[in-house]
Parts: sequence; C-alpha cells; structure tokens
Amino acid sequence: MFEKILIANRGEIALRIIQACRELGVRTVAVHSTADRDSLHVTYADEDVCIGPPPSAESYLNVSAILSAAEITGADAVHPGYGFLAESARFAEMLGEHGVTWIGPRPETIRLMGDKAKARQTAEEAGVPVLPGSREPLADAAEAAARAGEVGYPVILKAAAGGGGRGMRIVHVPEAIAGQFSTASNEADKAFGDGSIYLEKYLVEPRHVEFQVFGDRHGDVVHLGERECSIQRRHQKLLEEAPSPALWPELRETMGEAAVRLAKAVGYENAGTIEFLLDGDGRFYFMEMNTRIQVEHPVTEMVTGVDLVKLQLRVAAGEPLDLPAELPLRGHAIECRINAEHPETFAPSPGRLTTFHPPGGPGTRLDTHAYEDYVIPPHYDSLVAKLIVMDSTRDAAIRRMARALDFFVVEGIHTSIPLHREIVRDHDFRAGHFSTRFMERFVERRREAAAAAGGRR
Ligand code: MV4
Repeated sequence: MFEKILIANRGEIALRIIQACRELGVRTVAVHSTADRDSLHVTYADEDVCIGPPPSAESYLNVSAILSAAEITGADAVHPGYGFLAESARFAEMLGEHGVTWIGPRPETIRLMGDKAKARQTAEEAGVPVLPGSREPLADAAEAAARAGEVGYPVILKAAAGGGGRGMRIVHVPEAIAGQFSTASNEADKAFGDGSIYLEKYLVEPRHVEFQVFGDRHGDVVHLGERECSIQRRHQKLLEEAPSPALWPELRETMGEAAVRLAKAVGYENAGTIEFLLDGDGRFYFMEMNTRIQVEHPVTEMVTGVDLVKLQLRVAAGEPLDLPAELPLRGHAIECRINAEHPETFAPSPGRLTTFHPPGGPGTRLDTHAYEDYVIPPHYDSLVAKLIVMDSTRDAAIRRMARALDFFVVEGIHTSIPLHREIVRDHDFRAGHFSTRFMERFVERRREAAAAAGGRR
C-alpha cells in the first residue's frame, strides 16, 4: 500500500478520499486554492499545499503546480476524485513520467473512452449493443444526411470529444440535418478543438442506467450492480438510486455481463462506469464510459458493502480485486445531491451557512465538506452535500429519505432540499415510473400549479 497520496481535488470527494486513506493508514496531502484555505479537506489532511488563486484553471486544473506539490511532499500516488483532472489522460501520463502512481485507469484507456465515437465502436466490437448509427465520425453534411436517412428520424448528433450531454443536437426532420450538422461541428470545434461528429438513432424517452465496474492489474474485472440516474436536469443528476426499479434479475445479469465484456475488452483497471440507455421494452444500448469514481458511487457502496475508494487505492497499489464475480446486493439506497441553488430558479446560491443541522439516524449517510459558518465559494460547482439513505426496500428507502430531508436544516443560502422533498413525494417517482424526461415534466407541472394558484388569487 502507498505511504502517502496527494488528493488533486476539493470539497466532499477530497474529504471522502481522506477518510478512506485514514482507515488504510495512508498519509494524505491536500492541495487547495486560496479560496479553500478554510476547507475541511485542508484541515483533515496530514499536509497541505496551496496551488493557486480561486479560478480552477489556475489551481485545481494547474497540472504543473500539482506535479510540483506531489514532488515536494514526496507523494507516491495521486487520487484525482471526479471532475477537474480526473479524466485527463495527459495528466495521468505525466504523473507516470514523474514516478507517481495514478489512482485510476491507464492513460490509453482514458483517451480511448474520452473519444465517444471510438468508445461506441469499441463497445460494438465487444458485442455490447449500440443504437443504429455511424461507425466513424461523419465526413460532411451529405454523409450525415445519408446515414440519418438509413437509420430513420429522429437522430441525435454527438460530438466525439463531448460527452455528458455537451455538444448534442436532436434532429427530427431531413430538412434540418445538414444545417444542424454544420452548427454542431463548428460548435464542437470551438468548444473541444475537435469538430468530429457521429450520429445515432434518437431514443425518445429512455432511462439512464449505469453499471459500476472494477478491474485490477491482474486482468480480473467485476461489476457491482447498477445505478438508476434518470432523475436529472440539464445533464446534472439530482437523485440516484441502486438498484434501478426498471431492472429485473435476468436483465441485470445480461447488462452486467455486457458491461464486464466491454471493460475486459479494453483491459480496464480501477473504477469505471458504463452508461446505458434503456427503453421501455428492456432493450439497452451503450451510451458512454466514465473512467473515474463518480459522484453517485455511495449508493453502490450501500447495497454492496464495498468501500469503492479504498478499493481504488488497493487496486492501484497492485492488489488483486478479491471480489466474487456475482456480488450479492442488499436493500435499496437513494442519494440526493444537495446543491447550493434556488429550488425553483436553479440559480447558484453561494454564501455562508448560518445554520447547518444535518440529519442522522439508522441507514442515513451524509457526504459533505460543509459545516455551520462555512462559506461556499462562488468559484466551483454547487454541490454542498450528498444525502444517502438505505433500507430493505425501495418504499422504505423513499420514506427514510423523506424523513431525512425533513430533518435537514440549512439556513443562509438557498438549497435544493425543498425540491428533493417534492421529488420523493411525487406519485410517478414513488411508483418507479419515470424516464430521463421526469424533471422536464416535474418543472412544467409545478409551473402550471403556480399559474393556477396565481389565477385564483
Ligand atoms: C442519447 C439520448 C437518446 N438517444 N442518445 C445525454 C448525455 C450523453 N451521455 C448522451 N445523452 C443522451 N444520448 C440517443 N441515441 C438521450 C440522451 C439524453 C440523456 C441521457 C441520459 C440522461 C439524461 C439525458 C437527457 C437528455 C438526453
């Protein structure tokens, strides 16, 4: 095992990694911007290094400052968390050149899966279902029109260098394909320095179901079940659960086998997530692979009993996975991402937490870097806390989440807690009847209800 690792991140995930390290007896180095001097990850780490001013580009994305911090503190390894440099193949490579271990997959794997067109092709070659579409990036608007005609409308144009919803265009009619292709390609070129676009048949109301996979350095790969991630808004997940209410044992097995097949095909090491779109008839299609630990990893930890962050360190240190191929899953877990934002307008709401009373009790976990009087800086993402509950059944877990949300008091800023209280009481959510369009409908219904109430006044 490593003696000392550097954590190239901030917020709750930096703290989560420090917790794992403490239990493993690994010393920790925090890096931080000048805006994060009073952050708990700095307080709890054994050592800390200031790496720059508040903007991420000059601190948490500052590769040379982080490399220097690793060098001067003598860190054996770097854990990137999620976001920032977590999927930078170049950073992973540079660490290797400096003799520092990257706690994550090999740089080549990050690079391959970062190209969403190549990832799709790799999945297809591994025998994992993909939607009808283009195998290679589209050469021009004429080819886009030809392919779209073959697969049938609606189609979706995706940037090879995009991912997570960035640089996508849905096209419903042939008249629009050429124009949309050109706009998408130009935008992708501006945003990512790569205008490559590929195309797929567009699924209208899918669910987002993703499988947690794990590989070790000895060629062993397992999956740890799935997470249901359809409750999201503008590609930001709001609530995740494990298991998915849409799967049944045979489908879980088939999808899990597909996920493992793809991970094995690329010699996957460490933690990864294979995202699928699932239609109403139980057909599933590869969407993307994320080559990092994810925000929503705790729901998987709750139903498997596996500490995924500790496992990341063990596997990166060369230890074997030592997990059964078929991991038993127990109970049901739900996570609510509590954001510092207005529950109706979704506008960011940084500032001081004048009151912070977190909930506790059986089966209730809170992953957070927040505390009373902590000031949420305006420079980073708005995640304040992840409230995770588990219980024996989905119904019981929902009731536990409703209770925990009711007992969570935050004052001084706006948070998404009131929004989450509404979601967990929603009839369709409770019934498990929803798709990726759930929040669109939810916000629309709320607008209508507000308009009706206004009309009565
Ligand atoms: C799709 C799709 C429908 N059909 N691809 C969104 C994020 C990026 N990973 C790909 N995404 C989608 N790809 C086909 N062929 C619908 C989405 C999508 C979506 C997927 C998961 C969760 C939420 C979503 C919201 C809008 C669109």
